[in-house]
Amino acid sequence: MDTPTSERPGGASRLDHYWMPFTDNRRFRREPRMVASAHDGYFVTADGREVFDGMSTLWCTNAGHCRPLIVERIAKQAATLDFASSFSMGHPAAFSLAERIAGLAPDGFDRVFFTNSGSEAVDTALKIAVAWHRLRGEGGRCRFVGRERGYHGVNLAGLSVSGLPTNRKAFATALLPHVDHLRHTQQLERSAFSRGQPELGAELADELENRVIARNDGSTIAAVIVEPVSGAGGVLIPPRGYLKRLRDICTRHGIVLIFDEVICGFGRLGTPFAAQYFDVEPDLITFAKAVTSGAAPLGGVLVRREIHDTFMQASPAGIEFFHGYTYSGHPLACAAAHGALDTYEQEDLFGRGAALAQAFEDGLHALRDAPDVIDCRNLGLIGAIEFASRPGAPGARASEAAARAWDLGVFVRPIGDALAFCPPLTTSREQLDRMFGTVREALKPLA
Ligand code: PXG
Repeated sequence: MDTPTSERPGGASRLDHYWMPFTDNRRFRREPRMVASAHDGYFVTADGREVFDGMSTLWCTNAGHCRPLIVERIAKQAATLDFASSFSMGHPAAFSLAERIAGLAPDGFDRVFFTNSGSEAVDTALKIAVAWHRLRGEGGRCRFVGRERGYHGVNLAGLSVSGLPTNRKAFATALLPHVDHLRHTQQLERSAFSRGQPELGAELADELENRVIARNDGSTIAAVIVEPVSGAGGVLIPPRGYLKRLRDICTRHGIVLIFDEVICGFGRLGTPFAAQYFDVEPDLITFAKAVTSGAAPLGGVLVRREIHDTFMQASPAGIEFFHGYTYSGHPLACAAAHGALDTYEQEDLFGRGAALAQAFEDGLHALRDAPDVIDCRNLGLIGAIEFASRPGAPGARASEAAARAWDLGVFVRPIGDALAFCPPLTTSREQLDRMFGTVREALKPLA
């Protein structure tokens, strides 16, 4: 097997050329972690070990890896029509996929704009909101509202509404003006070890009206964007009633509400979208990741019919929305998504995920007596445990635990002092028990 090593005879380093994203590159070159292949719920490392993918890789592979229907669809599409752009021409897989995704979405969300990633989906949604207001004669709506600890990708608009200081810091001078952030919803002192949604905290949503709108006037705000369950910020579960309150406030002030469902979409909570799980309807829904079960890059925005119709009716003749990506609706990505949706459907994976949620909750909360654990939180098949920070070394406990879990055969993701879990919807009870058992083992040597 062609296993790259950090050093080659002659001194040339084969790991030097690839500048890896969101990675400690210098450390990786010293201690490379190479994955050679994957199947179902497992990675196979370059040295032949199977590692259970307890994070669906990066919140993506809801159907597991290398699933046959997805592989077949991609191969067939590649041999039939590898690429056709969606700029003033089309190909059937994009139209049929849009129809299928609309069929899974809440009623009324029946228009789909495709992108290649979640970051692009977020920027697209923000642009749809601004352009829509302008078409309706409300071009003064220039503000966006995000939330602390929110993650909405890395492009400049999405980053501006994101609330992760480490991601923003280096680019603070280049971010959009006119952006406000709501407080995040984690309240460890009131809600630690909540099973499912915390009972307390719906009133945190009122800050949108009492502070942000009071200060700027609702008529200046184009959109509010939140993750229904925030993922990369450490898995924060919304308090009961919180999202509904946000919805009501946005409605009162004519503000577009965007649910960023890049992680929640496609079954993570047991329903196709979180909007259905929480029974709260936003105006736009962004998706990516699990739409293809991670097998090809694809994202998009689900748009309410009325919003889309305004573009068709109120725009002058010609292109209605000056926006799109060369690879929007790429045939191979659409084929991968069809294969993923076939797999979800044929194996009833959203239902299986929902059925596994209680065992996931029980397994996760059983870790509460492990050393230094100060919270366990979960919803559907997403969850996290959080450690007290080691004095002087925030984040160290989670990253050490994750490294040890990897060595013991389970991939989970450290996020600050939290350890995140997001297993594939195909996970069996036995695999779930093994995942938590291995993590328990990994927590033992923590200082
Ligand atoms: N929105 C949400 C809610 C996301 O989780 C994006 C947008 C951006 O998607 P792309 O496809 O552009 O990466 C994401 C991505 C982490 C981590 O540390 C999470 C993501 C990306 C990278 C790291 O958990 N989520």
